[in-house]
Amino acid sequence: MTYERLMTYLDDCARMESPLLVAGHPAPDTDAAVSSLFEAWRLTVGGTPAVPILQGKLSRETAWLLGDLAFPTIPKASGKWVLTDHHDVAAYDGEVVAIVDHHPVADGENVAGIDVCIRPVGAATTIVAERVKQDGIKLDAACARMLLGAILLDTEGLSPYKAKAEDVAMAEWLVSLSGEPPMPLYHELKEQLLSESDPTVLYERDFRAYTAPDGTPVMGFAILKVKQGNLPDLAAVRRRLVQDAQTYSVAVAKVVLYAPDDSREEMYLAAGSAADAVLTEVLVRSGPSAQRTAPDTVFLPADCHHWGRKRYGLWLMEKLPEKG
Ligand SMILES: [Mn+2]
Repeated sequence: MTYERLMTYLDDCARMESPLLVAGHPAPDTDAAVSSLFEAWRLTVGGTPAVPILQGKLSRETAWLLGDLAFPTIPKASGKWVLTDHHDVAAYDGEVVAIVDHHPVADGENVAGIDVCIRPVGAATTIVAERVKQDGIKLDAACARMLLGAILLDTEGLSPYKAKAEDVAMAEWLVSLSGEPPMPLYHELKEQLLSESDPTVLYERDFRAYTAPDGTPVMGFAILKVKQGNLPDLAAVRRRLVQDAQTYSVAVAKVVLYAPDDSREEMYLAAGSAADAVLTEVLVRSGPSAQRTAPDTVFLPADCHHWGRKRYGLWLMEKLPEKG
């Protein structure tokens, strides 16, 4: 796989006859975009025509990583799907035939009859890159760098909290092929990511919907990562929360403010009937220096406990009411 061949492949996509459609999730982060791109290409190289489908806009850092590459525009995206970095099977018209993901299957999700590869690694791209390696496909430096960048972003620079042994091993292999020292690449990607200031882009970039087992919406939870001093327009964020609270019992936005030394402050904003329950949970979990700075806002200075969304999901989903 070379960068030039990738360009040619992407040009050819529009002319393929009934290819498999390989899609990352609708708020495409780098892992979603790169995993779908390389899985589609890998399938095609292996004799199964497939095209990558980008749902949504390329994020700033992903666009930076991919350079001149453009995802193909496929006019009517229906047919057989392969899902990477998510497995929201019910959201697709047509048949989902395969899943490559690192998010666990939740109770009540039905993936029967689908070729499922879900493993608890730090990035879906790690699984795709392993498949490329197993297929004996050679990667040039530019392609290895794209895969490496996606793994670095999804594991927060191979952080021990996010990266598994498989991610670390794959990153080492990709570093050897790309000649790219991983930490400078990660910091440049992070710099690109934190430079975004559009509140809508920030809100939608890392949004997760939590539902009851029967699919009833319970909580919408966005994480907005920015540089300290680069606070997004909070009025716009609040408007969006109020809008989402029409769908969910509570809509939550966590704004993470990164300092140059990588320490961080956080703000939790919430709207909806269960907003108070969420903000109280955040106050209790974060330690004594957490403060309620407005009726809808909790501020966490750098010395607080900063729990991830996954933990809050586990804690909150047991107590929050469904949207009724
Ligand atoms: Mn991912």
